[in-house]
Amino acid sequence: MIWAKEETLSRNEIEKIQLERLKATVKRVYEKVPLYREKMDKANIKPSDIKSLDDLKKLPFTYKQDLRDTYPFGMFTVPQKELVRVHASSGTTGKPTVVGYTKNDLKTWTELVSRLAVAGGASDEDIAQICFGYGMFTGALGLHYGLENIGATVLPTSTGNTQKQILYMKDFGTTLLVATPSYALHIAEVALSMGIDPKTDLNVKIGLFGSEGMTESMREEVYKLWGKDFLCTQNYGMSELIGPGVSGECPELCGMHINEDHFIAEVIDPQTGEVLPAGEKGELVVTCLTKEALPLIRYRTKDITRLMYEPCKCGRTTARMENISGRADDMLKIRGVNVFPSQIEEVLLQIEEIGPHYEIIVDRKNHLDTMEIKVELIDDSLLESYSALENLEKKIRGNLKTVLGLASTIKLVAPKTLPRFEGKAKRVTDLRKL
Ligand code: DLL
Repeated sequence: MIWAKEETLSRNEIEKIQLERLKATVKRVYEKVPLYREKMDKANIKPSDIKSLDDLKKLPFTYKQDLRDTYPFGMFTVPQKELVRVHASSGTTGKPTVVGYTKNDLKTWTELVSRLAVAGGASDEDIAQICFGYGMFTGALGLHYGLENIGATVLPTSTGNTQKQILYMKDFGTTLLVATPSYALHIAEVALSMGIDPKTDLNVKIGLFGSEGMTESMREEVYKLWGKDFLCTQNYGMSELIGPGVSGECPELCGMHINEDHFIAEVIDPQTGEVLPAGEKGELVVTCLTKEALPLIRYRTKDITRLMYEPCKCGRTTARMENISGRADDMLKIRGVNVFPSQIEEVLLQIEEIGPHYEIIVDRKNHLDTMEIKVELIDDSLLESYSALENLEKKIRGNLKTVLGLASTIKLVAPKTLPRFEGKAKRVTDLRKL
């Protein structure tokens, strides 16, 4: 099912709406936000210069730093009286990034999340358990209202107390799980340890996953634990842009459909800032077209993806973005080689004897970068054979060397000894930066 007719417009129709909304948004930020006026004046561009979608590239980029510099409310286009909600993302360093919503923004947000939920197979028949942390994070409340809006029964269980989560799941007959993919794996693992097999003893048939990447190998791990018919889609979003609701997969699993009547997506070369042709991989840059409180123009997401415009079998005509392959700032430079943690994950998850939990530790010893990867065995029995362990370690090292062109140290650890995550997983520790 398709939630909104705007998901099926022709390219001409979408572009017409985009241009009209872009003009209005640029005028709005120029008039209301001193930082935008300064940036545009410096670039010698006025709102009236935006005559076609092609003119978008004349506009300056917006960075996370701009939000920090104007902390907390300096980039809002409405007075505080008109704000009805504020969220914030904590980030790892510095001040939080603060985002705000008017009443209309909340309506828009709810509609956009309803679209991705329906695209991911949700309906008013579902009992949806939201295992995202409620609070300043946009994930939980975003999915919460979007799912209620389509008539699903929402269980706002939040994160934590995983055994209790499983109890609710079983007793209330949860059919749909909202979580990060890593928490979904952890829930399944805990269920098994309680003697509950998610495949046969629970009724969860749909996973709406997001907030962190899900490689195809990770999706395979999800099928192994939740069953091969589990409908597992991912969706993408970011607090600064709205929260969840920017894009989401349909059951064709061929990229996340972007809500193009609300956002314009561009992919740029992160070094030069040049816009890349459709299909090329680079940094995603997004312009908000309908936000009232915080419409960001050409926001540098740092997420790496490519855009696809070919029609999808599901009937939606919107452009799709490929799985995020990393963040421009997650890229590790190890002995001069560029490495994305997602590449390492793809290699590890191809190896049968190890599970989907790993940790990457990068350090510098005697002026030389080192990379140690801790991986967890699926089965204790391997620990009894030194030669089996040695062969496995050699195999992992060899496969990584072939794909990355880099030597690494592999440390095999016993099952269930690496950390598990309830929110976004943290898999990399770069000791060179500490
Ligand atoms: O994570 C919003 C969200 C919540 C999206 C729930 C989907 C579901 P932030 O906390 O601001 O917002 O983090 C945004 O998370 O720039 C990406 O790096 C990452 N991210 C979000 N969704 C995906 C995804 C929410 N499907 C940052 N794949 C983004 C890969 C994702 N990365």
